[in-house]
Amino acid sequence: MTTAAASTRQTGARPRKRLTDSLPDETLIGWLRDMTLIREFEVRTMQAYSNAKIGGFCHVYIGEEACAVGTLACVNPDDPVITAYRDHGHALARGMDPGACMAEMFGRITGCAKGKGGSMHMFDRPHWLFGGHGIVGAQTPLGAGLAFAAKYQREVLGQDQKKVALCYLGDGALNQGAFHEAMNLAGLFGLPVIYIVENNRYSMGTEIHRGTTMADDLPKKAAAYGVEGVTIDGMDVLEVYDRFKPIADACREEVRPAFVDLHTYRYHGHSMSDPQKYRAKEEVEEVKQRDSIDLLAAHLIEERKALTPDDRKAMQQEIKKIVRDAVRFAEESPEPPVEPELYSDVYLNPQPGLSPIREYTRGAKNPLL
Ligand SMILES: Cc1ncc(C[n+]2csc(CCOP(=O)(O)OP(=O)(O)O)c2C)c(N)n1
Ligand SMILES: [Mg+2]
Repeated sequence: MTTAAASTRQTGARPRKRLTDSLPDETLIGWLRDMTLIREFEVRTMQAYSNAKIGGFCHVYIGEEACAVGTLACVNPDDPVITAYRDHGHALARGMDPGACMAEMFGRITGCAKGKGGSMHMFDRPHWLFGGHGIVGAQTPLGAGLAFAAKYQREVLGQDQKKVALCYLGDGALNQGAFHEAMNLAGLFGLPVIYIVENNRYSMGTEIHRGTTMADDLPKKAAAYGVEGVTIDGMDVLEVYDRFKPIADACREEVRPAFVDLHTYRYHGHSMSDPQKYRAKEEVEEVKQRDSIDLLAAHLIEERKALTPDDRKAMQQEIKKIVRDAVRFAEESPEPPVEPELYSDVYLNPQPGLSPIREYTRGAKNPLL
């Protein structure tokens, strides 16, 4: 194992009595189903991309499934969630219909953002998912804003509910100024937001130690803003739940922020075109030995005896069909009609007759340039 790989394995002792011990089998089986769905969905996403059914940038979540599934299991369905561009897993774990997620990538009107957002911009307002953001770190001030809104609605407008916002980001995004400004305000204002770093050790091709001197102790970055931070093994969904649940509950009750460094790994390239010259194949293979889905399946089959190997196979078959249906739904859905979709739900929505986009798309010189 390389130094980088070795340094991310030790993430603190497991509590003797685990919170997950008291959860019913059905809950954990549900997590296995969600994680398997995300993986299968991403496999089919890669296929569709290589068949030119999906355009634009596309980043898959394979290897990181326990992060979204484990943390989202700790909060309420109406707690606000925001993430970066590697967002299909969060969307599915949050409850987005796989067909709407796939159709979004296919650029179809039935997609969650009417096919206008694509892979990096999964939005689902009914499920309190506020994107999907393509600019590295851009979601971090928005995460603070979601928490500010929740706090304001309760303390000033008198609404009952205490909420906690989850803001996911990559390890590379920690080096962005936006993150530090957001953290500063979160600490200063006591905002109920949890910054969850999906630390897969790489930012595109840059290994984490090449981007920061604090790679082995990311929570120290949060400490600089007076925010409590911990590191958790993000390949073990039980561990994610056991350690994240008390943090989520405390941030909600005490109306304060937290920082969580989830050690995870992406099995595939950064995006669809990545020759991966920056890491050894052996490193990838070694991490796969502790695959999060296999770990949970083994727990359910061998320790809990809640599932048989045949049950697992049946679940995989059922999920394959769900994803096949999602692809078919996307393929069979129409593209968004030019009128009115070209101009609706976009920032630049100019007066009729004065539309720079309209002129530009008709071949005239773009007046914005
Ligand atoms: C502000 C900005 N700079 C650069 C990029 C190009 N870029 C896209 S992803 C990425 C790496 C981010 O890595 P990380 O935050 O670790 O997330 P991961 O892809 O590993 O999930 C970069 C540099 C961008 N999208 N936005
Ligand atoms: Mg990363």
